[in-house]
This record gives sequence, C-alpha cells and structure tokens, in this order.
Amino acid sequence: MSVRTPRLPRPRHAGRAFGAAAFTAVAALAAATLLPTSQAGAAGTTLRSLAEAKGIYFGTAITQSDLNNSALTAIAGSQFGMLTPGNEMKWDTTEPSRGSFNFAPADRIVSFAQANSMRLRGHTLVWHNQLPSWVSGLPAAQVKAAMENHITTEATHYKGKLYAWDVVNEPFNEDGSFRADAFYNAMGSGFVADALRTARAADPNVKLYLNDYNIEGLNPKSDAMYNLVKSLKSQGVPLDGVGFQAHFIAGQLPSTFKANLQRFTALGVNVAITELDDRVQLPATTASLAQQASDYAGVVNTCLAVTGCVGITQWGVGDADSWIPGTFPGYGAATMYDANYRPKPAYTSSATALGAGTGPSPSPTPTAPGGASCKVTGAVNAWNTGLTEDLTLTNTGPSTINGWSLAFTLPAGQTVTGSWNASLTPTTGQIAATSLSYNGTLAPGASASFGFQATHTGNTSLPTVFSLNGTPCATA
Ligand code: 9MR
Repeated sequence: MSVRTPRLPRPRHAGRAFGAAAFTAVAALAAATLLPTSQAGAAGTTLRSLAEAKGIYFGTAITQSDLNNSALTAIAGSQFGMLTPGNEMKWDTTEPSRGSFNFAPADRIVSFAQANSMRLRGHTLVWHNQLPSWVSGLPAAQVKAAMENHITTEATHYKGKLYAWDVVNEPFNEDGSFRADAFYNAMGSGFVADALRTARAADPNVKLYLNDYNIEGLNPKSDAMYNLVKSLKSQGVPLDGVGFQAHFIAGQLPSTFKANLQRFTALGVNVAITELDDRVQLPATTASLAQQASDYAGVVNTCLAVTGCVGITQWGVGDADSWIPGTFPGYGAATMYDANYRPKPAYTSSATALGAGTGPSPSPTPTAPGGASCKVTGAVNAWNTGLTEDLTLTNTGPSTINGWSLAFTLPAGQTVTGSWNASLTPTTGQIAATSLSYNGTLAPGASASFGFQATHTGNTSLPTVFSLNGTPCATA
C-alpha cells in the first residue's frame, strides 16, 4: 500500500453539538450489546455459522507470525470460514529472485485453514506492491514471460486448494487511469486479460478475481473497474468476481455501495468484500465504536441484499494485528475485536445483521401507524464556507420502524453537497433524509447515524425541528 492515496479523514465531532446527550443513545446501545468472549464463541453463534446459514462466508486474514498467537488463532479458526494469507502469497515472498520459489510460509497458512475446515482466498498474483525489484527492473520485453511464469508456478502449486485468487490487485489510480506499474508499462492494459487467462490455464476451478480499494461507491475508480470488467467479459476472458477491499473510515460508508455492487453483478460476476476494516480516530470512544458497529452492520446488510455477493473478509482478526495504526497514524481500532481479542460492538452488530437471535424466519413487527416516536441528536463542524453535520436518529417508540424518512429545514444559505448513510433530497430548504437498504429497520431503542456535507453563506446552525414520517422528534 505504499503508493496508496488515502481518503483524508474529516474532523468529527469537533464543532458544536446540541444536547448534552448527543450520542448517548448509541453509546448505551453499544454497551448493552457487547458480548463476552465466551458467548461470542458459543456454538451456533459464530460469524461463520451465521454467515453460512445466509449463504455467504465470513473470512479473515492472518500472517505467518499470527500462527504463534493462540488467542488470535482460536478466534480465526472458529469464527471465520474463509482465510486470506495477509502477505505470504505475494510475489516478494513466493519468488524473491527469478525462478526461485518459496511457498513454505503460505503453505503453513494453508495447513491452518485446512485443519480448521476453512476455505482460502489466494492473495495476490500480480500487484505493483511487495514486488521484488528484479521484476520492476526487467527490460519491458521480459515482463510478460516473467509474469506468466510466476502465475503458472504459483497457481499450479495451489491448484485445487483455493476458493479464489486475487489475480490482479489494485490496477487503478484514483482517477480511474491504469497504474503505471511494471506490468502496465510493459504490456499495456492487456496484462490483465493475460494474467487471468494464465491463471485459468493453471487452475481451471479456482474463482478468478480482480481486487481494488476505493471502488466501493460510484466514483471514477469504480467506473474504471466496471468498464474493465465489462470489456473483459465481452471478450470472453475468464473472470469470476471483483473484490472490494472496503478499508473504510467510521461513518463514511458510501451511500452508493449497494448500487455499485449491483452494477457489477449485472455484468455476470460475483462480488466480495475482501479486506474489510473501519478505522476510527484514537482513542476510540463509545460513540465511535457505535458508529463502527453501524457501519459493519451496513456492510453485512449490503452484501446480503446483493445477489452475487459471496462473502465478507475482515483484514486481520483484531485491532492488535491490524495494519491501520502503522499506515494511518492516529487511527486504529478498525476491526471487530479489541486489542485483547474481546468482541466489540461491531462484532455484535455483524452477528445481528446475520440473523443472530432471530430464529429461523425473522419477521419484523410492522410500524404502528402514526406511532413513531423519535429523538434526533447532532453535531456540526463548520469552516469558511463548508460544514459537515452528523445526525443520529433514535427510535424511542415501542414499535420497530421499517424504513424512515426524516424531514427538516436547512437554515438559509446551506446547500447539501454530499451525504453518508442516508439519501438527502433536495439540496436546500425542506429536506427529506431517507434510510438506505441497510439502516432502515430500527428496533425500539435502536439508532441510525447519518450525515451530510454542505456549503454555507455564514449561517452554520443545525436544523431545529425534525419529524419522522410526519411526527415531530425530540431533540435532546
Ligand atoms: O496487511 C498487509 C501488511 O502487512 C503489509 O505490510 C502491506 C504491504 O503493502 O500489505 C497489507 O495488505 C494489503 C493488501 O495486500 C492489499 N490491500 C491493502 C492491504 C493493506 O495495506
């Protein structure tokens, strides 16, 4: 990830808030749903079994040194049904010098997966990063043969043992242009088709994937991936799926996540969430972990809602072994398990989204007509001509809300330019903020957090009156 351009985290909760109780409802919810480790690991309540009951997998990534951590391996082997080696199948490990292959580190992880009846995602055959310098230093005319030999040798070694291969990882820049790496420079965009065909020839049954980050929502980079997939499929190039890494920032799940996944499955490929984490500013707070829990549930619900979404893999098992703090200083706590491998609210929300505790055929209680009771808390963070506003809607009534539309009036001069976790329309005046596929259901006491960016002309106040489906909400 050295060349990665991270999305800059925007400052959160730095500005004015209304109500001393802002975020307390979510905090209480999070605390109440934190499961002790013993319960989280009980038979029948694992993420793995819950996911499999829904027809998807839940996976994790581990590295060779993680195999020495008994707390980590106990969770990996019981809670997850799919395993990705974090580093050991990458080119710098598997072919550090030309023609000299080393599969020993990855083989240890494969053995761990097999011993725990887990499936495996191979990661990754062709990537600009963790690429030995002998490859990037080759004359262009030799790169194709080196790439094909690498793919053939590695995919043959693991033939029949893997569920999927990330054949090409991170081929695009943020603007949707191809990354000018050794492969593109030598072969042009045709390196992708060549890599996929070579992998298919080596292992006819493994699922072949392209994998990238920052392609989860609709944007120029996901457009580029979409156009590539479309073109490859029209040429009959073997391609089974697209991996969406999903390295998220808490509170910033793209509102177009589901629509984006669906446009890919419409092309005839599967989609998978391959490296999920959701970083928060350190130290984590009850509120930020509650937001993270809501995001994790959002990811699970999105995958469940998209036919052709085959599963979700978290990148690492717990906060202690996550790559985030090393790459994004000041951020961390990005996984479902804390530094002591205790499940966090995100574990509970994921399990709940997968149907934990709901019996065989959950059927939400319909909203009582006219019975909506609600509370809205919020905070605004403003600068020269812009602001962001975080809002939390809590169901304070006795009935489950199935789909919400929150109406409020924006102060004069404010114009919405973007939103997360809700769809807002129009951009000025009387606004309706509507739930998305994954956060519309609010059981009594449950909350949904969403927000928006806006421009302003001087008035940076929060809206003062909110109403849910026609009934005014309390504002703490
Ligand atoms: O988790 C991996 C970390 O240990 C390595 O230092 C890093 C080097 O690039 O790669 C990490 O995994 C990356 C994955 O292979 C591809 N997507 C981004 C991941 C995080 O950087």
